[in-house]
Amino acid sequence: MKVLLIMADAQMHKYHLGSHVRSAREAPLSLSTLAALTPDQPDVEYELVDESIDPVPLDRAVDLVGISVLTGTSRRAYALADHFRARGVKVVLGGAHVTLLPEEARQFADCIVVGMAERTWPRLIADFKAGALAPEYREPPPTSDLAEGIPTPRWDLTRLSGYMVPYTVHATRGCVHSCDFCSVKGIWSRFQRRPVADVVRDIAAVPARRFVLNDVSPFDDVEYAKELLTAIIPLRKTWGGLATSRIADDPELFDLLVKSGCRFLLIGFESVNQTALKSIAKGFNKAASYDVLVRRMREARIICQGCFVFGFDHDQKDVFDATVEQVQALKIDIPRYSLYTPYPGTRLFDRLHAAGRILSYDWADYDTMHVVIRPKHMSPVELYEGFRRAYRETFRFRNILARTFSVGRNFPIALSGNLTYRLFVSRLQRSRGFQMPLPHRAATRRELSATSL
Ligand code: B12
Ligand code: SF4
Repeated sequence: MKVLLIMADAQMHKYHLGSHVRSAREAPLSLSTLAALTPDQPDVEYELVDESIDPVPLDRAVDLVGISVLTGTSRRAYALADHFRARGVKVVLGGAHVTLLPEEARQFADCIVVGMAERTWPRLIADFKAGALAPEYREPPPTSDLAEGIPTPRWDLTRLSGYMVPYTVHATRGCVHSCDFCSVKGIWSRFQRRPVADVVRDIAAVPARRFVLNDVSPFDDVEYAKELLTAIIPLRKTWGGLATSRIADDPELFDLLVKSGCRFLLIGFESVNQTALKSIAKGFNKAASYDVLVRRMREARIICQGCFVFGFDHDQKDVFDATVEQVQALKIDIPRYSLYTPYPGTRLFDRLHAAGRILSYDWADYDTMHVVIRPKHMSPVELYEGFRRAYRETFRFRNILARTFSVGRNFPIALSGNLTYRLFVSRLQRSRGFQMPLPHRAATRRELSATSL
């Protein structure tokens, strides 16, 4: 039985070396995790395609197609689903967006998988073989931690040369926080931890020195984090991941991060304004102590990718200059800016939808690079132009050097990260300015999948 698993194109930063494409990111785990879940059904043969780096083989003779869907990739995913179904191939849709909007996804699939698939996927495959594929498989909301025994992902099935870091591991799902714009609570209603021994097994199996831990917030459960980091130390690997600003609050935790080989962390600072942080339920970020965290990371030689968001209700027109100034003063190694985006299933979506402030219901615009809301203290054009200006200013050569020149041995990595963003900035500057999106209403089935393959 041949199964083609696809991740629809997310238009991410990538490098083109002739015909060879490499993502500037780590390899995602969605497909390699699914492919590892049926070890007791060896007749199932998987092909994994991440469309961000490789073309989808549209004519491949396969029995079943599975497509992983994010909100921003849903239009592309639905178009791919339409294509394979028109060929008579059964299509299963799963992933974050399907979990958030199952009724929408159902229109494009023979079967949808809602929630995590560790238990449902093996059953789905067995049902398909028996000619009894159900229209829906749903994991009930979790009531406890993740069970032991989740298999090590099938990294061997991904094109490893397609990623900056090809080996990815995960330890937790969900987050202990609930920021108003974040999809995570809608996808994983509860923070769940894997047994430390299982995570260590996966990391030990990584056939390279470097790996990425792609959990959204693994260190805010401090006791678990300490146990995990202590167990990683003897493996003598180096790694990168995501964290909240709270890692600086506990010196022992920070010390363990360093000792376990941490070299890179993406931190969601979001805003330099404490009132704005409070309004998005992220008041645990303390803008006044960002300098302490960044300094500590620099001393520990951990590269800091700092993320900031524009478009909060508290943002005035001076937010762009104020943020760029802070980013330079803090010497954030690799800054990143996003636009406030109301993902479906979030409190933000409900609030702005009720207030009539959502400008675009075209999910393809939900990549945090498009203005999809009517901001409070500026026009959509001012928001978009301010966002572009902030990127342009931050990635001027003199500003890049002012931030990164003194980072010591990390200089080449910080510089190459910044140069990647410079490429993105030149694309952003060339792009058309803000266009009032149409339709200003929920999209029709045809619009949801409107793209040419
Ligand atoms: C790696 C990653 C990426 C990668 C790959 C995306 C992908 N499909 O995984 C890239 C770099 C492309 C990416 C991009 C973005 N991402 Co991202 N990303 C992640 C991250 C950190 C890890 C994904 C992962 O490997 N998870 C581990 C696996 C095991 O979990 P999983 O993917 O959910 O898969 C399980 C189930 O969902 C299900 N499943 C998934 N797919 C399928 C398919 C089938 C057929 C079936 C049956 C089941 C199934 O089975 C799996 C096992 O249980 C997640 C956060 C996280 N930790 O999950 C965010 C996340 C998925 N990203 C998110 C966001 C917001 C973005 C960006 C907008 C960020 C940005 N500003 O650039 C862009 C989207 C760009 C666009 N055009 O849409 C959100 C999703 C929001 C949403 N509603 O879509 C998440 C949840 C993070 C968050 N804080 O909210 N991202
Ligand atoms: S801390 Fe990060 S992952 Fe957790 S809810 Fe907030 S934005 Fe989402």
